[in-house]
Amino acid sequence: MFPCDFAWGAGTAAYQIEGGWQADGKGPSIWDTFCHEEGRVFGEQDGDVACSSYELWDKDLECIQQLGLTHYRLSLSWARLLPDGTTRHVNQKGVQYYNKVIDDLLACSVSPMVTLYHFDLPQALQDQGGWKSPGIATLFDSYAKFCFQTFGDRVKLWITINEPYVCAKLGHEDGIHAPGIKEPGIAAYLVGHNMLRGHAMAWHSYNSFYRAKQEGVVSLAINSDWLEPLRAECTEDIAATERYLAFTLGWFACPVFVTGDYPEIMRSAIDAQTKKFGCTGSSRLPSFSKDEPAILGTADFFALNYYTSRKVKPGGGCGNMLSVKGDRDAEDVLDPSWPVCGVSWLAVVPHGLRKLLKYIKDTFNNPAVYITENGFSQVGPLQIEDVQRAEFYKDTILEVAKAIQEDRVNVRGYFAWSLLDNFEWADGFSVRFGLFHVDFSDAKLRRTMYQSGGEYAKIIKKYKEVNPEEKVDE
Ligand code: GBH
Repeated sequence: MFPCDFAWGAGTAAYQIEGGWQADGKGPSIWDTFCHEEGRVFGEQDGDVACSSYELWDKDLECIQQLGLTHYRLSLSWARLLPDGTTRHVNQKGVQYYNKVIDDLLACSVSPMVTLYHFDLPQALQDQGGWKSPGIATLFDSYAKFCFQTFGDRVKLWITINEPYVCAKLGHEDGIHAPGIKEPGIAAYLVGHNMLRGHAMAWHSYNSFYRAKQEGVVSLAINSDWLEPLRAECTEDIAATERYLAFTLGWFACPVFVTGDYPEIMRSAIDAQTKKFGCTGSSRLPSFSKDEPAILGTADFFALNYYTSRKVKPGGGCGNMLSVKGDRDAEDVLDPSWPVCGVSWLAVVPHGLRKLLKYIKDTFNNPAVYITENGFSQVGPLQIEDVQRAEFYKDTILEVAKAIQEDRVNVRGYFAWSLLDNFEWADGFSVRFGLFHVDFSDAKLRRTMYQSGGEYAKIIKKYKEVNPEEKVDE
């Protein structure tokens, strides 16, 4: 039921695991800055050390092998490679580190999937305006070209930007992620726009200068919940659900996969709100320039991060202020029948993934899909015998199988989030997504496989045996 070359993976991100925040010439990133400010992160924690994967990569590789993964998704720290964010100065120690990671993976027959940007902008670029400034797109493109040039002989699966929605909304509207900016109703649209521009430039660079020789594929990872109207027959709830989808999945997927522009209903909702508030001037949602590389068609596959599901009804704006939530005029609620375990936002709804996959097939022209993140956390007291999480992986992967077999969705791979317990952004180390437990009180940061890790290893082994990859003589 899973194709023989199906990617069985797990993922991590540089800031969440590497530590070594000042090691060997690395420049600071916005997450270094953010965590070192008071009151930003749970328990004043930070990623200065995290899982120390910069030192302990060998241990991570052992974990990867114990799981029997065919693929490993990691992200590169922009500021480790280019300390001031520009190619004027390359940190060779950073290049060496990632070269070793990539070479070691390949030596173990594990294919790397590499994310260029997972939330950690070099602070030097933030100081020049960060993602709000239009110039960031070309700087990102230069960084991307540097990475294609340096690692692309061995890396064939690229993600430019992870979850532009989260960077835009949590980082620049809510201010709960770095850089901690709270400019509701304005900054998120600007940031999302520049991320799309940067992504598109990088895709065109790959397409023009590297694809022929390197033969890889490039996409951006889009996060979305599965959404359903609260009352299935209620037209207001149905319309609110459509708006909600347009303001999350559609915001980034519609320009790239369907029209080259934002969803109609997103722009009209934003402009109607602007008018209602008596504001004039140009739209808060920027427009794509015809003089720049086109956005449409800049993804070779669909990269989906799915965690949970929601029911939707109208509402959610806060009366006297423009905001993304107000523009969206759609509020999410939990279905009481969905168990919430671990972190508060994560209702466990494996069948939501199947529905979302079908929706993506139908809406975005049947693309090849990689599920680039999916997982379920626990909060203390931690259990190594995490029975519920083991069940979760079993149930979820069954839903993926149904999506492939019954709905004919072209799913090419599944990446569990995450290989290790790690620095869970604003939640610090209090929320654990790992397939391996990490003992953060132990100087050696010992990794121990959870039962859920064992379950995932069993699943991978089973499907590899039913459907062994044919060996091709080269
Ligand atoms: C992913 O984002 C990240 O890519 C990954 O780095 C992270 O470790 C993983 O999730 C687990 O969280 O406003 O507090 O109600 C997932 C998408 C979007 C999920 C924002 C949580 C709202 C949290 N996230 N969402 S809150």
